[in-house]
Amino acid sequence: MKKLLLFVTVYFFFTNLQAQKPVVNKPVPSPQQLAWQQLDYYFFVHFGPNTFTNLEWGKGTEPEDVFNPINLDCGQWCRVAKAAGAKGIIITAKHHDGFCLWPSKYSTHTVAQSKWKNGKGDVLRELSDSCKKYGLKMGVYLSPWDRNHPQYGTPGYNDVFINMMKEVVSNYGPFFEFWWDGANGEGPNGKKQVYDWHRFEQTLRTVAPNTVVFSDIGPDARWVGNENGFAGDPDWNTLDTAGFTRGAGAPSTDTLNHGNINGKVWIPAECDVSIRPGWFYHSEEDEKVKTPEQLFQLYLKSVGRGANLLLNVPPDRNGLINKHDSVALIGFKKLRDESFGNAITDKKFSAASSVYKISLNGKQKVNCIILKEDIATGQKIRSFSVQLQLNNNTINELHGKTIGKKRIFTFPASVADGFIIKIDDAKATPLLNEIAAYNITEDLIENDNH
Ligand code: FUL
Repeated sequence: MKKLLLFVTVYFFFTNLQAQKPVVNKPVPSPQQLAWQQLDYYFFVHFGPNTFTNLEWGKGTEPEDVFNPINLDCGQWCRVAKAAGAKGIIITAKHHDGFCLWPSKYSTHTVAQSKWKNGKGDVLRELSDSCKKYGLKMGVYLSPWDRNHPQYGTPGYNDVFINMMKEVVSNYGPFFEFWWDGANGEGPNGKKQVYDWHRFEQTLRTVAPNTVVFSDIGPDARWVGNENGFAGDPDWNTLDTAGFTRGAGAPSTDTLNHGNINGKVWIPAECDVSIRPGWFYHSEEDEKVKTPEQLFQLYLKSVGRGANLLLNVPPDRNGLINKHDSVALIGFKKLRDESFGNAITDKKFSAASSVYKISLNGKQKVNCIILKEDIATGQKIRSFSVQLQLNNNTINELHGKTIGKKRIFTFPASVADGFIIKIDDAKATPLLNEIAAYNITEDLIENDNH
């Protein structure tokens, strides 16, 4: 009899454990994607001849000597990135004008042909060394569109692009991300290039298997469909790519913005946006740098919707991040620290459930709840509600859509002594790894401009 009782107890103990474990709902992220999604926010650096010619799209005919950043200091970029809480830097190693910020063997339009440091300068070397020194991750943007290269528009250019990718990976990698820009136009000979994307992808998978590859449609990270820095609500990490191509043949910007609810492939969104109106530095835009409050809104609408934020901070003609930008970035960091530095409650969970009840320590003013879904087992939650409680009564009920790796859910403040998170609709019973609540400055809650 005793034995039977023991057996029954052990049986129920284990089946209960089983029931609490979140089921796997495919597709799921690769380990590289999962690690990349935890980075949340990092810098984009647009730098090159355009910085000196005041253009956004260089023609490819600019003399190499226009590039002359006499006080270049990549260490300063890194110190600003660190102070601003960014996790890495992605640099435009080659923009559409074809100018290479490293002395490439496969082009004659590079730093080596410029008079900067008598042709001995190498921006990628300096950035790679500085990122290592400051503990930042490095990524590279390499534009397939090249308005300078004589082979552009011929099959030979695909080899040039492949050789350049290999060159930067082996000399300056490893990279956390590789960025393929979707913009494409005419080359110097008026021809359009037919890109060999299949070989490009195979090359990176071989020489940089741990690097997350970005383009309009992945393979690892997708464009969010706008350059204003906001992800959709809902924001699905899943996308259907069959039948679509990069550039003009990509899915609609609305689809890229929201993802596909039942998408077959895990391709989370990255929100690229500039701190200034342009991607490159123009002194006349110094007064148009986004304010800390505007950057905070962008953060809520990108990271706060489960996407990554790629914030462009373009160095000026001295090769330094300008004071206007660094001041705004430090202000932005301060707002995040003040908002999320002191949680009213912060609870971790390991069991899947459709209802999470949180009690607060007495009555508290709440206007922000951060929810983290266990995306390692797939993105499951379609909609949820928050019921704010006071003396066991629901005093306010709010509704949200997807959660993903992180949802920063803000609302007009209520005084509550607890709240319930109810999963209203999900693909399978989900696990929320973490639930935290905050009282942030009321002016900072998400405005509904987007
Ligand atoms: C676009 C480019 O054409 C812009 O110049 C910029 O680099 C932006 C991030 O991507 O496609």
